[in-house]
Amino acid sequence: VDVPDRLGESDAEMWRGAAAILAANWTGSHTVPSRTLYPHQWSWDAGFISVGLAHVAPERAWRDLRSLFEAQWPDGRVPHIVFDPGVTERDYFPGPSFWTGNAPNGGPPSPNGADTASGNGGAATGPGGATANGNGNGAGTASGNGGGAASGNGAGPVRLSSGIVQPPVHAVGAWEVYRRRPDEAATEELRWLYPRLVAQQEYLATARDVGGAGLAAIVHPWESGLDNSPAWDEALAAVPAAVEVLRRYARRDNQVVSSNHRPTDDDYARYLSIALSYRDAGYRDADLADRHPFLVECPGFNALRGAAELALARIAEVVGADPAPHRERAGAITRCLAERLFDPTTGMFHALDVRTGRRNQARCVNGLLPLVLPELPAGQVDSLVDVLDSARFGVTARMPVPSYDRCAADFDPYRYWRGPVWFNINWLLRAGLRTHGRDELADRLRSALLDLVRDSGFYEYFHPGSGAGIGSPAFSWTAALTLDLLA
Ligand code: 9WN
Repeated sequence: VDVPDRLGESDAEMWRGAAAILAANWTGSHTVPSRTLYPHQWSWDAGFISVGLAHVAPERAWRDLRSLFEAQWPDGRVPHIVFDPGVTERDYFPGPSFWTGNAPNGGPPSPNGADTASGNGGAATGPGGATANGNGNGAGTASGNGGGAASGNGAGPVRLSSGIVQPPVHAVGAWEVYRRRPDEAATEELRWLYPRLVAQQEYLATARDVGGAGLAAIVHPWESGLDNSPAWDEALAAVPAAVEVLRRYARRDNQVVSSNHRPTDDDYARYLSIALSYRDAGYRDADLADRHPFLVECPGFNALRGAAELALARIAEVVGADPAPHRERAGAITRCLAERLFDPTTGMFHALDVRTGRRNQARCVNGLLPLVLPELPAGQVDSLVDVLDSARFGVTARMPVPSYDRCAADFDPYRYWRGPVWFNINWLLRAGLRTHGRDELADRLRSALLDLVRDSGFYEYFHPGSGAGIGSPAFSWTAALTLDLLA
């Protein structure tokens, strides 16, 4: 690995450590988030990982993004997981048989582990086998059950996937990779990606505008990337828990890390019932408002849609397309967010439940992410910065921003998105602070992030008091974004 000359010994060591993790998590076609917990390709992870690979292996960054977009559905959606056919069902739950509904009787995969994506699980069998169902919504599969495979714009191999999405951070990633090495090969990659990134945005702007106000609704907490955030508690409480379904499967995550550090079984039973509702309706988005149990407008997800449009404007200039519509769309998303999800009493943004029209009152870190939008009204920027620098979320000498309000009664320093510090979110917040010229706070955040990794390692998340690492110890986006902070 080439280590930048100007790094001191401790930073150089971190650089090498981060690069080694990305190399170890590389499969030959994509990077897994973690060898132990997440053995497939994840959508928004791929975006963050590309930002880091840009510094050490740009050709891998492009390949990673290609692998993901080869699994894009004909309707434009980019699945949140692209399954690796070489990994067995037992290595991650819920795996391909759950998403495609092809396990025997809709139940768990066979105990002998034969149900791999390429095996007898009823999954797509090869190119041409999996086609869209003809009505353009991309929900069809080889066996016509509305499961999660699609043929990726007719190009590339068929990849099995889930049918839900994650925040669209890929245009930002692609732009970062390009601007670090803007050669002819990189321009070619952008030419390939651009129409696909545009289709991804189109899907979110149309099929997912369930509330009709210009914001995309997520149909599952997993789509936010902040799975068990308190932001979803109210909406989730109204969803029936599929206790029986959960019982028939074995959760894998709890066997790898302590169950106190993960979502609860009750959360999982509701996650499954929402996913089944979507799956059994063929992953269609028509009439979601009439039938789907979970529909929420997330401020983080929508802020990242806006950031994606701004990255697309830059990419458009390189590939000879018109950047203006992208800038306009970013402006429109910003205005919708500012009008619909900002709460002046808390001074931050909150998720809105489309089914009830209610804004959730919990102060969660996704409510700070609109800071990444350059056209956010100045008053809202000031207010977000105040919250970010307050006792609730404050970047202390050593600690970056937690995932949830430290002062909340149910703040939980161990449980996943209900308290711990996450690297990707902090990287985005730092970018947002810089966008608005808050360089001093941005620098403090950068130092706190680097100190955390220096002391604790490249963990998936961190205890917001002690800084101890939690979850997977060799986590790709933590490594990737460390490289970017050091560069
Ligand atoms: C479900 C892979 C993903 C991240 C998410 C994180 C976690 C999955 C899980 O891991 O979610 O998608 O099994 O818990 O919450 O943000 O993309 O790293």
